[in-house]
Amino acid sequence: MFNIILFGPPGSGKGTQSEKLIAKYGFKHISTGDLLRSEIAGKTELGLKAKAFMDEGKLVPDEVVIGMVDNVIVNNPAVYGFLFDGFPRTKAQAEALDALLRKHEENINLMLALDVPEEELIVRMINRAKTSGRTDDADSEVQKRRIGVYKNETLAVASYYDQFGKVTTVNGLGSVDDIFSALSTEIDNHYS
Ligand code: B4P
Repeated sequence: MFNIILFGPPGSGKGTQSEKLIAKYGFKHISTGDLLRSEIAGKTELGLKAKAFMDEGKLVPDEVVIGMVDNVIVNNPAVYGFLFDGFPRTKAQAEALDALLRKHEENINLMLALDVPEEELIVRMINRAKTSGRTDDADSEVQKRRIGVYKNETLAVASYYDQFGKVTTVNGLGSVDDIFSALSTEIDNHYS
């Protein structure tokens, strides 16, 4: 398997690029944001718990998210590879993911980190709010909190994988197609 993490701040385009990478390479997509939103839509107990955190721009507790990811890995033993989108978001999640993959004699091959300036992230979230219906996009205080959470809790994930030499940074500013092309080049360089 070839397993990738698509990393970046909120609104950096992880979901947008994941869709295209999956169509091209056939990864199994694991977006914790999408999984949580589908739990919320289904009004499950997990979803109700997660909603309170997400609406405030906070991270959902690690154990909830890790359990969800474990389910998807266990139920997809024969895929080309996993594309983790928006996960891990804390160092504890990164360590848990490594342990989950080790159980299946797998590991993370590459982390692609999207680099986008903060002002652009805010513009994108404001625009997404017009169509997404996402309550966490609509409020400027929540947007700022999410960027703060990224800096305080999530950036450590990049340092964690960097110690193993697994991180490649890609410019996330520009057209969706140009960024996709840069990401594809990195995947092709690492998987040959
Ligand atoms: P996510 O669902 O992961 O979403 P995101 O980080 O906000 O956005 P993404 O980077 O995917 O951006 P997108 O492609 O949509 O997280 C939501 C919440 O879920 C978190 O705040 C947290 O509460 C919770 N959560 C999720 N995972 C968790 C975890 N592991 N642990 C704990 N909590 C977790 O792009 C944004 C916008 O930009 C779109 O409108 C898009 O059209 C536009 N765009 C994309 N590329 C562009 C480009 N090149 N130019 C201009 N616009 C572009």
